[in-house]
Amino acid sequence: MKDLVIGDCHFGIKTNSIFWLNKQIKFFDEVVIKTIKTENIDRIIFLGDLTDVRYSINQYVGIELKRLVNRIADTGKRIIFVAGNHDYYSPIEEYVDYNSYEMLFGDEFIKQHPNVTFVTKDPLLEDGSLFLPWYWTENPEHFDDMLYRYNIKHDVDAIYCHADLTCWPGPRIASIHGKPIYSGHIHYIVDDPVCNLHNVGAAFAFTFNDVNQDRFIYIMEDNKIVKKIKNEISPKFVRIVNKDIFKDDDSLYDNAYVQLIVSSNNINKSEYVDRIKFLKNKYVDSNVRVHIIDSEYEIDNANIKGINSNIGKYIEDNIPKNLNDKYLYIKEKIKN
Ligand SMILES: [Mn+2]
Repeated sequence: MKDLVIGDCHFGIKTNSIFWLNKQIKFFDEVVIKTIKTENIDRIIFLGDLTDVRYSINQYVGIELKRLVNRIADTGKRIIFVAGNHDYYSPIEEYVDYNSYEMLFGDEFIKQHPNVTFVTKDPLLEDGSLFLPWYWTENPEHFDDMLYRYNIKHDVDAIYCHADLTCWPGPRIASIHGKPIYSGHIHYIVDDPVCNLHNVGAAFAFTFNDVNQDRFIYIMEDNKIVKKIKNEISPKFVRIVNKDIFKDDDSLYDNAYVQLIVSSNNINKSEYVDRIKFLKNKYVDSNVRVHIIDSEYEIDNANIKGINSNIGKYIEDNIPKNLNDKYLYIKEKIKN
């Protein structure tokens, strides 16, 4: 069995940005659909979060996404969508059917494309692969029910789901009997070869949380990754720190959002000022932004400690005065 495994896509990201939608569709048309054909793939497995907001899909994004899924379905291959929390999730049982797959595709689509399955409410066991929607991994009772329903040791070769595998407690991992688990949800790649847990990462970089990281889709044979295909179509996020801004490397700036991080004791040096002007002029299409940081920030592997973690304080500092009491009240309530 040869599979193509695709992580989070979040169609509709950036408040339904058409620029991003077009990049995503281009990636699918030029890379994904081409790969399905040239590599003779049997199954295409989506690991959840196909859409960004499950309860409200922009009409244009929805139509384009449906057309795209039609084109993938027209390859005639087996296609399985595992529901992620952005597609389908409700802790309240009555609302469980409200989901983006139902909203976008519905019964008519399923009838037209018997090769496509949306795994939403219940798990699916097929050809030794167990597909678990987010709803089943997130809820311990559902997870235990799943263990009761399926004989993992004998009937399951691999699990495909949408969960943060780094949070799975030891007994839960033991209950899987070392079978490989491939999951979406976490947008960066986390590989635990000892426990055979693999968060494959999103198919796209979305924000500066994904800075300086490549994104991939995966060809698998018999539930093992045999080839990684890099996404070079959608924009990447690049952070370049202090003296590294003097490196000449067009590939860093090409198709990228770029942060030049310069510490306060460098920013007034003439060579830095000249270089920043030069880079902003040379790469006008690259969205080059300069960020000045206090020199005492710890910079480790292009991650700046202290810059991304103070969002709570930022919100608190910017709450309008008349809402401050209400804010503090709710904050206390959440804490307790
Ligand atoms: Mn996601």
